[in-house]
Order: sequence, then structure tokens, then C-alpha cells
Amino acid sequence: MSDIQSVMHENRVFTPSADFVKQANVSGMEAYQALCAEASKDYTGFWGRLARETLQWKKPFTKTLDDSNAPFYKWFEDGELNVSYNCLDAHLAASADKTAIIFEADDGVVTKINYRDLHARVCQFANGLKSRGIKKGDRVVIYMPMSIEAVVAMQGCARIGAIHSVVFGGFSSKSLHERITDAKASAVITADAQMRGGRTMPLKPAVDEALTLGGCESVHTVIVYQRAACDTAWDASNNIWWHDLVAGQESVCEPEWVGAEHPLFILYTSGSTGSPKGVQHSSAGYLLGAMISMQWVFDYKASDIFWCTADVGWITGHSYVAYGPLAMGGTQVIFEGVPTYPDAGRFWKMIQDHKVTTFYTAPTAIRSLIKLGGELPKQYDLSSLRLLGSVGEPINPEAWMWYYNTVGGARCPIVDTWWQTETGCHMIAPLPGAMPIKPGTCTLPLPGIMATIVNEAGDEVFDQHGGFLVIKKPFPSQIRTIWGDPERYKKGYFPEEMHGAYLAGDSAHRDEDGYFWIMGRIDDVLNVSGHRLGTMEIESALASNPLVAEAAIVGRPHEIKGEAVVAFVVLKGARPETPEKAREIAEILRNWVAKEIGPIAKPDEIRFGENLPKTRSGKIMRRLLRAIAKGEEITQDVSTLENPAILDQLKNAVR
Ligand code: 6R9
Repeated sequence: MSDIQSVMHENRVFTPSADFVKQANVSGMEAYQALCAEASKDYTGFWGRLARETLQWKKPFTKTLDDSNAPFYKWFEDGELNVSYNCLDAHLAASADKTAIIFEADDGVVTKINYRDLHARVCQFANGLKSRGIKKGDRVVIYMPMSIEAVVAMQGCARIGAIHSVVFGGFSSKSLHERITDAKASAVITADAQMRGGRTMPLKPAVDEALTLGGCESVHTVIVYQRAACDTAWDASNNIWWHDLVAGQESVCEPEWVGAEHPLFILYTSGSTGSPKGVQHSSAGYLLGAMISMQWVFDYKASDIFWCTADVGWITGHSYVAYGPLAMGGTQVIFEGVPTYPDAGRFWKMIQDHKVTTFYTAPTAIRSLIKLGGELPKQYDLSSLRLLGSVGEPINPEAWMWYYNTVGGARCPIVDTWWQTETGCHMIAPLPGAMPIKPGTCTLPLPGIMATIVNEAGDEVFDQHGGFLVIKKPFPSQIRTIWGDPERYKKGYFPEEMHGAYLAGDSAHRDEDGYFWIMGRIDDVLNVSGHRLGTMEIESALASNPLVAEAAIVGRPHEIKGEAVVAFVVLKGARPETPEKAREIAEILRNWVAKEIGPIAKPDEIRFGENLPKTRSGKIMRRLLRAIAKGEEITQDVSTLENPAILDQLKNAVR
């Protein structure tokens, strides 16, 4: 990017208000710096202190970090605890009556459950699991809709030391099968159906089908939660209704005390190549990360009403739905449905109705809600909000400004949180009462997270050209291994050139304040005529044009330039009706990008769609866009796609 001016120079800086700073858990930049200094001075002492102060231990640990077999790190290894105890029992003495979960169903029906009742339900369910012979170390696949029961299922596994692996309800039977067999699961927990956008979508048939695909002999139990009154095929040899499983079970269940390193869960995530990787997380280190980030980044207070919109099928739904908020003893909203049903005001109405204070969602949700109703938030009372969060991909400054002004009333700091399935919790994110924020940057690493940027040789670079994002030292919440494939873990995340640092797979650069700007996955960086271009930079340039709602950039091999830039664009208004009109707007946008970044970044091709192909977790599926850009037939699995029809529209678009 040597001679291209990055568009990610942001002059707008938002300093936290004096009131926010005053009440913040980490109050002021000096307080943040003091924590960083403590971590630099005595790294293991710092994490040891936090682990002692934050978690409740059955047996205290004596050694903080064992790095003798790096990169297979062990934290707090001889300590014993139980994650479900920390999330539930820990609050019973002081706040048994406090609401733990406010559940809003797709149809708007609201159910609240307090800590006492949630504890009892988790215990009953855990006893139910035990009654089926499920025990410590067994793997349990959870394939459920967003519900109180999904959280009960996860917590119930944690209570008996079973290792859960949640599979997002939008995955196909084939993906489910892949995960069940890789994890050699003993049981599957599912529901008859899920409700989304007013529709009943059966879930159990996918489980039934997965189990017929072979290699699932390990599964001896399928537990089915009844969500809808729909016909459900039944195999009496191993199927059991959730309500029958828990009927008559005791509402107390002594937790299984496990070692700090006992795997809490496996969560499958896609790598750049090959089959999905089973990211294995620990018990203590993982929970510490979830809790400490709740305190630091979400500035968690006992009075908060916290709402993270992520599905429990993703890491965000693990750390900031199933574990973090409960471990803090907080009240949280869980939502079954979709943001556009019955209309695009649903999120805003829910914030108003439940008096949400902390709202955490993804840029893609924000952008689509801007497109569907940029003025809608104004119709609701959003004055309960005090903090906003963003996760999943870089947030372009235009969407950031709208989120800040229209949703947050120019009053709420935005925490743009960079992290990954593998890191377990936030890594680079503002501590909102400490650092000034700027649209588009996730700012600075959390205290004790030694993130930096290096070149191909693993040497640190501090300039604005950027390089690979790495984390130099091990940290408690990190991935422990890839389930069943330690070699892949070692090779993929700790390649030799990185001298022992964790390679995140993202590229980034730092600005003059040392703030990190994520440029995209390493494989999303284009090389056009020898110039390195972040796809995100071009996307951001396009999105800053008043005509554009959303844009995605991919590379296509090009004879002369190495790679050509292909843009997929969603306009704010309707899609251009005629080829002439499409070409005219494309030319305007090409010139716009030339002006914003430089002629080198001008898209060679622009295709207009009504939307972009997205997973149900909201990530743009760039690999599909790459196939379309290359004119290839799409042979990949598209079962996780929210909107498959969009592919044909983009394939046939004029360019
Ligand atoms: C939490 C989560 C991880 C990848 C990560 C990066 C992208 C996530 C981001 C972000 C820029 C942010 N990513 N948060 N990029 N700014 N605030 O999303 O985990 O599904 O494993 O994805 O998502 O590319 O490497 P996961």
C-alpha cells in the first residue's frame, strides 16, 4: 500500500464524557495504562491476581502458567472449579431473585427467569443428562434455537463436565454430521423446530438425517425440546423429549469439580482451507476472559440490562450470552427471532421495552437496518442505552456514525471489539471509560494482551503499511488445541516465522495513536499491480458514497495486474433497472473510489444486487462472491446462507 493513501484515516475522535469516565470500571487512560504496566512488569502475576479475584475456586491453583510444552499452554492447572457453579450458584446468596434472562420469542411473548429458577432448571437438566449415562469428558452436540433451554443445555453440560459443541441451527445436516463424527458425540440436544420471522422451521429432521449418514454410532441419546406443535418423526430407541428427561429430576445437582484445563467446549469454525476446525477451549482461562472483558470492555454494572444479539451457535453467543453475563450475575435479553420481523424496528422496540443499557451487535446488522429504515430508531425511546458494541467484522465509518448518532443519541461510547473464536474473548477493543474512540478502529489491546503487527519475517512493524496481526504471549482465554488435530493447531496458529507468537490470520495496521485498524483476513488482502489493498478499505470507500448501502470486494486473477478488483454493491434505493443505468452508476462509483483511495483501487467490475450472500450470523460469504467473480460454478455448500436466491441475481448482473 506504499503509495496509496488509506481511506482509514479518521479525524473524528470521540472522547468519553466526564460522567461516563467517572462511573467506569476502568476510569481514565491512566487507569488503563496502569493495568498494562502491571501486566508488562509481571505477566503471570497479573493474570494470577485476576484469576484469584474473579473466579470462585473449589481448589486454588498454585502455578499460573505452564509453558513448558508451548504452544500447548496450561493456565492455573492444578486449580479446580466448575463453570456452571461460577455462573449460577455464585449468585444465589445475594441475588437469587434477580432476573437472569429476559427471553423474547419470535412472536413477542416474553419469559423471565431469575437466578434461583435458572439454577434449578440447569440442575434438573444436568441430572437428566446423568440419568442417560452422560458423564465428564463426553461430547454433547447442541443444535437448538435461541432459547432459555439452549443456555440450560450448555450450562447443564458444564455442570457435569461434559464438553458441549454447539452447532448453529442454520447449518445443514451435512455440516451437523461432520461435527458429530469429528467430536464423536455421545448425545445430541435439539428442538423439534425453531421460529424465525413468523415461520416454523423444523430442526430435528436435520439431526435425524445426520444420524443416517454413517459414523454416528457414538450417539446414544437425542434429547428433543418441544418448541412448536409440529409433527416430529420419532425413533424410540434413542429419542427422548426434554420434558420427559427432566420430569422428576432433583433440582439440585452437585457440580463436577474439574481441573482448570478441562475442556469446557469445542466450537467448530471454518479455516481458510479444509474441514472445519474444532476449537477447544478450557474451563478457567476461558471463563476468566469472558468475565474480565465484561468488566473492562462492557463496563458491566449490576444494574445493566445487557443484550448481545449473537446466536449461541457462534463464539460471541458463548462468551456474551451463555457464560459472560451469567458469570457476572447480570440480567440479559435473549431473542429468538430476526431483526426485521415484524418490521425493521424490532431491535429498537426491544431496547425500549426491556430498557436495555448495553447493546452488542454486528456491522452487517447495522448496515441492513440502515438500508431498511435509517430513521426508524427515532420512533423509539432508546434513552436507557449507555454503551454500544460491534463485533464480527470491521465497521465502516459511515455505519459507525449512524450507530453512534441515531441509535446511541451521540451519548453512548461504541466498543468495536476485535477477537475470534480462537481467542475466546475480546482482544483489541476500547475500554470505554478510558480511551477516546474513532469510527472504524478497534483501538488498543486489552491489558495483558500483547497484540502487535509483524511482517513476513515475524519482525514488528509500527508504520501505517501494516502486516500480520499476532499476539506475542499466551493468554488465559486462548484456544488450547484443535480437537483431535494438535498438529494443525501448531502449524496453523504458530508457524515458525512468527517466533512463538499466535498468528491471528488478520492483517492490520496502526495509526499515529497506535490504534489498530483491521484490514481483513490475510486471504482477503488483494495484491493489485504489486500494491497491497485491503478489501475493507475499498468497501469502506464505496460505502461512504451516498448512493451505497453496502459493498463487498473480492479479487479475481488478472493477467497483467495479478488481481483485479471486483465489487458487489447494494444501493440505498432500488437496483438499477437497465444495463445503461447500471453502467452509469458503476462509472460514478469507480471514479469515487479513484478519488477516495487512488486509481489503483478502482473496481474493474461492479455488480449490483439487492443484497449480498450472508451467513445467518451475518458474515458476507466472500468465497461465493469470489466464485461468481471468476465465473465459476458454485459447488460449495451454501446451506449456511441466509439468502441463496441472491447468488443468481449477482451471477446474472450486468457489469
Ligand atoms: C468474534 C468473531 C473472527 C474474524 C476475525 C476478523 C473478524 C471480528 C472484528 C473483526 C474487524 C472487528 N472480526 N471482529 N474484524 N473488526 N471488531 O467474530 O469470531 O467468527 O471467529 O471471526 O472476524 O477477521 O479474524 P469469528
